[in-house]
Amino acid sequence: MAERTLIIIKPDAIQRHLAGRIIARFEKKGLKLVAAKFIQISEDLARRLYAVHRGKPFYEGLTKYLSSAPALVTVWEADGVVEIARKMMGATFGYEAQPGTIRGDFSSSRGYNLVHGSDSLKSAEHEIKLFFGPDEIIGYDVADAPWLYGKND
Ligand code: IDP
Ligand code: MG
Repeated sequence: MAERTLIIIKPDAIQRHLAGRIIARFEKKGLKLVAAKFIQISEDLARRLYAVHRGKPFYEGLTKYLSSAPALVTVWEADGVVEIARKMMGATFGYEAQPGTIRGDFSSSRGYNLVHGSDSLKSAEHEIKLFFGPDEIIGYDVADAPWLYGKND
């Protein structure tokens, strides 16, 4: 099975009406959407997602931000998807992210940076389980897969 990653379209992206544009970028890249839910993430879940940052000065503000308004939680599948999505998101702070990346094009903020993406295969597996049961992730074929993922070697 191809790699999977958790991508959260964070509350600022929803409030700024950017969800469609962000999703369109991942779709155009050829990543496959396999799960999605639009929810207001509880503070408890936000704290668990960001547990690696517990104790850092921005932790409280970060978990409040993520749980402050609805977010669109998604899972995407493709070979190498964790790294691909991280590259497409850009550097953590909007004002440092390269133009052409999601954060580089749409954010000039430090903490309000529109998207969360798992940073390794291991954290992706852990993070996906925080939000989705196995029956909420849908395996299916896309018709253009041979053209999207073709290899000539
Ligand atoms: P990432 O989202 O690029 O993986 P992390 O270092 O994992 O970045 O940080 C998680 C989230 O915490 C960031 O996306 C951002 O929203 C927030 N954050 C990180 N560092 C700071 C900071 O110095 N000030 C405010 N918020 C921060
Ligand atoms: Mg991170």
